[in-house]
Amino acid sequence: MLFEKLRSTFSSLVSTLSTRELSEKELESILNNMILSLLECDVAYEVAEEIVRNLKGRVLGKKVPSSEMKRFVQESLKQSILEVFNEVPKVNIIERVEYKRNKGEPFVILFLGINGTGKTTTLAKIANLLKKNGFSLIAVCGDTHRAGAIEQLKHHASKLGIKVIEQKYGADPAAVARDGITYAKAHKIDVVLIDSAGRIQTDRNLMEEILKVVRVVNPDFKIFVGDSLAGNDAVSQSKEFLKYTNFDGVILTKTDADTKGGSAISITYVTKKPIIFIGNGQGYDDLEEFSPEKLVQSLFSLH
Ligand SMILES: Nc1nc2c(ncn2[C@@H]2O[C@H](COP(=O)(O)OP(=O)(O)O)[C@@H](O)[C@H]2O)c(=O)[nH]1
Ligand SMILES: [Mg+2]
Repeated sequence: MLFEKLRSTFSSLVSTLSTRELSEKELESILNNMILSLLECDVAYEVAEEIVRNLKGRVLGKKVPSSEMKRFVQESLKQSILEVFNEVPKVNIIERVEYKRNKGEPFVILFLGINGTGKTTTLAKIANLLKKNGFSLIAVCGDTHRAGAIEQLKHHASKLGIKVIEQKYGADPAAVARDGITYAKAHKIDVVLIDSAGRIQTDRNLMEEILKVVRVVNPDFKIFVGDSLAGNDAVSQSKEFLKYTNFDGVILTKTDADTKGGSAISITYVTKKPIIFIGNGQGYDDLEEFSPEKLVQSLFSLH
């Protein structure tokens, strides 16, 4: 079941904390165990510590009638988690695109991340969404490395009825991206979606390559595409990509298969960038606006 692990961690914590009045020492030990359980759910260490510290501050020394205790602990925990998301500004991508269209300029979105996280699929999902909102678009094949990448993007684009700007394999992605923007300006296209090759965050050459794309085209919005199943590794990826590219937002994919549920909290905490959408399937419509409230709600809903 979705987020089963994190959900059962929270549920057992709420029961333990609400059975009787606890001394500070007892509370301390329960909360320390809580950190371990959170780690198992892909919540990064620094984040788990922060949530637990926040929770402790909320429950310690509070005189709450025992009948109210369970609800109180649950609410405190919810608030501790929501606080992670509240520190981050919300972004409405449709409004941003509209703003740029009103100025007569194309809105340029660059998709980044490591291999196989869902960048190309997510680009297609965003194309689908923007098209439904009445925007004209083109896609740029900035993955000139992986065999089949150009064909894959063209396959999606032809299904969605979108033009693709491409060069040959081995071409400089920054040059292809520049072609895309020139085309969009000449043809009054509203949005340019730039796909990019997957790159391991520790590969300096490839990180320099994406930095070059960023410098050359100066995208309006850079999206880090992270795989929720990658757990804590997605957290280190996001940190490293942020350092290089200072991306603007995150899309977390494959949440339909995520049983742990901690990635969204961790990535938000370490990057302080908003998760704009989550991917929850392989179809073009399997893209959902991310809502912290909804996430927290689902983490505390009954089985
Ligand atoms: N279940 C599921 N699969 C996804 C999702 N997003 C992408 N995928 C799949 O992940 C695989 C890799 O996607 P792709 O877009 O090629 O990744 P890229 O290498 O980052 O461009 C494909 O099989 C996609 O269908 C998602 O939200 N849910
Ligand atoms: Mg790809």
